[in-house]
Amino acid sequence: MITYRNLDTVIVGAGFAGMYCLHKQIQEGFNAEIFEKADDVGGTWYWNKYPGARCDIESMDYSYSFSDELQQEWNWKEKYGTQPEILEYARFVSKKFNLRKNINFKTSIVKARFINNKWIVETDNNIKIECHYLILATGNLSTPNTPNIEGISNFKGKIYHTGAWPEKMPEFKGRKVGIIGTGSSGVQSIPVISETAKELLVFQRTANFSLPARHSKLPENKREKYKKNYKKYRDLAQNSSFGIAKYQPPTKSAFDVNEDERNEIYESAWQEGGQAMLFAFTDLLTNKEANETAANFVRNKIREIVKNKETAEKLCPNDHPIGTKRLCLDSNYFETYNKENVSLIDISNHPIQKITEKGLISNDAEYEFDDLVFATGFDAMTGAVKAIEILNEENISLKSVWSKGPKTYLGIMVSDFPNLFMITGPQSPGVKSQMILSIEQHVNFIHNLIIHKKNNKYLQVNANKDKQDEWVKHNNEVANATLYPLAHSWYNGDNILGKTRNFMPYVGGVANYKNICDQKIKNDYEGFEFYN
Ligand code: FAD
Ligand code: N01
Repeated sequence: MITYRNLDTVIVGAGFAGMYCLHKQIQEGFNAEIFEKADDVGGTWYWNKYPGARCDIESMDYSYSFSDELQQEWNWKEKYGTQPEILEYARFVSKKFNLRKNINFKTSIVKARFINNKWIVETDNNIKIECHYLILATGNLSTPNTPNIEGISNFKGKIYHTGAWPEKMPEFKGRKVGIIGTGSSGVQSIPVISETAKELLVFQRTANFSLPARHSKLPENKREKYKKNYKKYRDLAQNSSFGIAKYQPPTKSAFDVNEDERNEIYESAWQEGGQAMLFAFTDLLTNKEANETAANFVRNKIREIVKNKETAEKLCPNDHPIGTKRLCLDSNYFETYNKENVSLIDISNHPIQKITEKGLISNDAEYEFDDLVFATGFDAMTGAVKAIEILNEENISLKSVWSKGPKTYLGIMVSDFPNLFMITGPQSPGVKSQMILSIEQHVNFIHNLIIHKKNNKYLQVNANKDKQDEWVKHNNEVANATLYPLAHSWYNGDNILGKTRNFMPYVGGVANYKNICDQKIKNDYEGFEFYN
């Protein structure tokens, strides 16, 4: 039996984007609800419960800024929040702002159709909701990708994916574990799994750059000092390229200093930990030679850390400029390969042929293990949106419109899909920033559009097609002026078989992007069309 509901706004997803969006909607008096497939809030931090999962942006930055009361009340314990700590924070927020009563857990949105100025939204448990606004807070990294390797169903042991980790932590003690993938999830989980597993086999297709996080507890005095100056730090963050106060735009080229000075700067960034190295010089992400100076510095560090020379060389990335894939931050990642119970298996020239009952075949050899972990990432940026059948008034699906890659206006709307909004969609800087900052900026922008529409009694807001094309073109031009497109990465869909190559994030920087958005509003909502 179908249940029919009427709402002003349906929000899909109860991660940080969905929760803040719901809060804004409720404050404004809209009848809004979230529909979330999980049984709790948190999004990323609900699903990624793998060993070692934590933020790689410092907790004082990776948090909401919209409520000073919240940021004064919450006390981060760790420099980089752990997954449990961030999930606890998300739950705290949901309770503090009384959001849970407006969240439908264990409910997936499967279909939405725009008819007569309304979205008719369908869930997987027979609810049909008629609403004015449909807001996709479905996440950029929320659709785990398990490669379709032959024989996977034959494996007799347990299979895990870092992006859909079970609630109860598996026991790896005394077991032989195989792990596929050395992106951020692999880099974080490998050292921790190696602490208990009897043996750990790491299957590496591509070596990855990783910098030390230099994680520690967050001293109370540091936290309190930050809290006292929160406004200053949040403003600095908004005016930066990456959305983090301490990473302000560099002023010198890598070649404005001599080799010794340059290496000293890299050394101090390496000792400091975090992403500082990438912000050392202006041209690291635009000039190959400049980039190579940083890449080489990191390769030499890997060679210093990893005792076995052959293993060290295999761990040295050579196929992409440093920083053009999401840079990993680690705690003892390279050191882990000095452990007796850890082996690196280079599969760069030998794709995994098949999974067997007892392990997998690559390099024409069978590797046996008890449990298999996929740290193989996500169908990023478009996966969760395309999983919903979204049809416009002409019955054209968003999936078909995006078949050769996503096209959006500012990463917020798609032309011909009125009253449909995305939070940190493709062609916005979300994934290239401290994401909570980008989420807040998008939610505020969308809110502004909705209020403008409501106040003027318009029935629809839509993105102008020409303005959308201009924005997509601009996005590509900005990316093509950098080294980013040189890497095979999820930024351009390379990690998903059959996905058309498109560079998806906006890499013009958070501050530039915000200025562009603010200017659109000042220019009478340039690029947005309102209809009665
Ligand atoms: P999500 O948190 O992904 O939430 C989306 C929600 O939508 C999910 O709960 C999902 O279940 C739900 N959903 C999707 N489709 C449907 C549907 N059809 N029906 C119902 N529900 C649906 N960013 C940083 O800035 N710094 C970091 O250090 C950082 N670390 C990360 C670590 C990991 C392991 C991962 C995977 C990502 C990390 N990110 C980080 C990015 C992170 O995704 C964002 O910071 C942020 O949490 C995204 O919030 P969100 O609400 O947009 O999306
Ligand atoms: O995924 P990834 P991830 N056979 O796509 C390999 C965020 N995040 O989950 O490079 C063999 O980066 C693949 O190999 P290759 C962050 O934004 C943040 O690790 O394609 N290997 C790669 O090594 C991040 O960027 C944190 O050759 C296969 C790995 O799997 C994003 O999420 C922590 C394969 C996938 O790497 C995604 O990170 C975690 C196959 N068939 C995640 N298919 C923080 O620290 C894939 N691979 C904040």
